[in-house]
Amino acid sequence: MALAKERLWKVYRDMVLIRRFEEEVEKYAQNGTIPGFIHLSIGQEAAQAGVVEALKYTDYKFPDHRGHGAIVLSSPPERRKNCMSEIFAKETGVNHGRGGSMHVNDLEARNMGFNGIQGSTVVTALGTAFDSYYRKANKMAGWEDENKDLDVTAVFMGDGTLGEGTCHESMNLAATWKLPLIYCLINNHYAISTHYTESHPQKELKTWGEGYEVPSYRVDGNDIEAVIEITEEAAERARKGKGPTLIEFMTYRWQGHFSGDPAAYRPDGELEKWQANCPLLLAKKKLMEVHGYSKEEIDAVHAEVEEKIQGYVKFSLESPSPKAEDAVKHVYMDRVVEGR
Ligand SMILES: Cc1ncc(C[n+]2csc(CCOP(=O)(O)OP(=O)(O)O)c2C)c(N)n1
Ligand SMILES: [Mg+2]
Repeated sequence: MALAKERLWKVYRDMVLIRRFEEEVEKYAQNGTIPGFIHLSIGQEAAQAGVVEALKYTDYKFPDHRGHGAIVLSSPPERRKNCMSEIFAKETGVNHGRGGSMHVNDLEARNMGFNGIQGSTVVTALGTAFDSYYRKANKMAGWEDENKDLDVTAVFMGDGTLGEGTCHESMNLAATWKLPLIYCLINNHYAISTHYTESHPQKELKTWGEGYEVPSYRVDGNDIEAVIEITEEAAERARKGKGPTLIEFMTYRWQGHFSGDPAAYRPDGELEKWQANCPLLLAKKKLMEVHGYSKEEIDAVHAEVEEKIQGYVKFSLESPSPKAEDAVKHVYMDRVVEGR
């Protein structure tokens, strides 16, 4: 499917934004300003931006450990700087800096966050998917209208994560109950240093969904038009109560597993091959060659994004760290349990 040129333009800008976001995060992780482990999704922008673009603000998103792109784009523009300051572990972060890179959630934007355990959110995502199914089935408050569409849940998972038993449990239930769930399987070829063909017998990982009668597709995850088209189809089926979909997005992570991993396990030339297939380059080529955008117009997008990113970085650097005496504030619920 070809996108309308204005929409392709918009998602190109989204991809440039998350590419530059990640490059700045990497810079400040490398110089020690950002604490903890950082997993970058440079090279995987189309799969992240395309999925978010195909969903509604009110749909549930479960990013994974490599999820900065989906996280930033899920939040509205005015809260994106707070996503970055969260990664900088600052008090102004969306989670007051207590979460950091792997735990950024923004519940208002229905970004449900991650917790560091691979495969865990594949089952917790059943919860939000079940919630709208159950409320509608029982005509609960707000769901009395039988024509109202279900809220969709999209959960991101990697090729390595697919091997977790939780993925089977989740697909089994989602398929049986026809839950509005989309499994966004990001096949970036590696789980840490293990190539996906060394940890799974199938050539195409989408076949895991087929075993549970989940409609399953493999698409070019670097082609943002293909990503949006297939995700919109899956979302439409989910909204109408027709059940889950699994989409295997073929892509590649340009960096090592974490920021600082030299990725010596990759064969020579593999990275360069995928860099030639960069999702930003593909979209830019189409904008210029098919839709007639000029180099000046493309440069203007980059300049506009750069100003935003520098604003997020400045905000993050200037924001205060949480105070030591407040270390457990925002960590536990302020709740008194009866009888204790
Ligand atoms: C249950 C569990 N086992 C192991 C780990 C350590 N770990 C973190 S990321 C990762 C690899 C995940 O690979 P993949 O699912 O392909 O995602 P990618 O890193 O390629 O985005 C592993 C083994 C973990 N976090 N949780
Ligand atoms: Mg992987």
